[in-house]
Amino acid sequence: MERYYQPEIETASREQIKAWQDERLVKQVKHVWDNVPYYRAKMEAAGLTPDDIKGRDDLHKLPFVTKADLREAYPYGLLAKPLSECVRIQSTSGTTGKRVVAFYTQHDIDLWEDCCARAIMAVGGTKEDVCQVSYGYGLFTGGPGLNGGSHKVGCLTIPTSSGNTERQIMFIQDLQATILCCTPSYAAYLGESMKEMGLTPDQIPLKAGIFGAEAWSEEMRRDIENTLGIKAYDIYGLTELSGPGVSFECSAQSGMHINEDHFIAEIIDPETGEVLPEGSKGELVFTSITKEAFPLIRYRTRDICMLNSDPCPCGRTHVKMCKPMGRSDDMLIIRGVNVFPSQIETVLLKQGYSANYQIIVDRVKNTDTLDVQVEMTPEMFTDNMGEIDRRQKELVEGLRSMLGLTAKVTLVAPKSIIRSEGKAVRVIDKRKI
Ligand code: DLL
Repeated sequence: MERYYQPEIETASREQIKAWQDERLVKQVKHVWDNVPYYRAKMEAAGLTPDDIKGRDDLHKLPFVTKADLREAYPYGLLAKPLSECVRIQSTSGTTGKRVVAFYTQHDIDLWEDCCARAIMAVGGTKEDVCQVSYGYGLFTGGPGLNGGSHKVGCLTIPTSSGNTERQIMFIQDLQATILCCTPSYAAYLGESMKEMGLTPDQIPLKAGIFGAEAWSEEMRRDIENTLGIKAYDIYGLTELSGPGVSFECSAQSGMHINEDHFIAEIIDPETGEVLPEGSKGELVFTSITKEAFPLIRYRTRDICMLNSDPCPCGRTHVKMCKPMGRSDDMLIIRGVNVFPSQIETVLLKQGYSANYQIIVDRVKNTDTLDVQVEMTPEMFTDNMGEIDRRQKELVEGLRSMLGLTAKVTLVAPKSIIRSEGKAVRVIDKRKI
């Protein structure tokens, strides 16, 4: 039986959702106009006043907000509530440029935790569950968000944070954790470590995992599900909008329901900014319609995605987004060809490798080079050069047919590529240096 955290909201009619969005958007636009000079100036420059926005059908008139705007406004420029009413900041995990800081009122935190609670119940979580939160705690939103959601559901929460893999496994076993929350790359690493310890899936008490914060392929999902003996669910979000729980997967595991009572999603052409019809592939843009302290209007995520509002067997009515297919800023252009790291991952996993790989892009004598280093699994590890050569050629061929490019593939020994406890760094683009 499907369980919901807020059934009347999660299964509301499409008309009801539209009515909430219309009403909340109008209110939100007035709120930023009145309280954030930055937004007012942007709207004035576009010749708009709040009266021009009567509902979500007018959303397209409003200017976009980009990460560059957030950096320019750092730290307080987009704040829409007095600091005395804010109770928390969180910050993005980005390594380049100024970090983005997002502010929350207590009400904002409450709604964010509701979204995470919806995600936990969607994977079958109840107050009988033990939920181990192995996302980082601190400025990163993963730990605090899922922690709050887990409390709301009433799960016994184990706030391990990331790292200390031995202790993670000890708690999973000793405290009989049933739900694991962490990045998919860390879940894969935990699975690998448990396997090495001789644990079989039926000896691992976990039943479900809530994995997000980075891109992961369907092949990686299957790998994690098999090693840990669980169902692996995707969760999406970004600091600027709250954190995890902007959208989450349900039992259908075929896309993530966007919490549309809090966020309006659009897909745009990243080049022209034009809004694309449902089902088109483009850049995901979000407007937060209930955030008080740090509301974002038409925020460009850079995530490439598609939306789908077909009825879902789980009974939820909120629109679904597919797994992000990459970021417009992660997209590599190699010898003129657009390449997403996720495409490379798909080829590797299809040929039986794990998601332990590194992509190195360089420019030698004015020509781009693409090197892919891939770990052999312990089962395929060999020092037979002929066998290694054959496997490398097979991968080069697989990559050529997926990307239309010739890559140099090097198979490396198991465990030689560094593991990540949070978001994995898989691309090294030396051309930028
Ligand atoms: O990663 C929030 C989060 C924490 C989501 C825990 C899920 C679980 P940021 O650090 O601000 O926030 O990074 C946001 O990460 O724009 C996407 O590019 C990427 N991302 C997040 N979730 C997914 C996902 C958190 N499920 C950026 N699949 C986003 C693919 C994801 N990419």
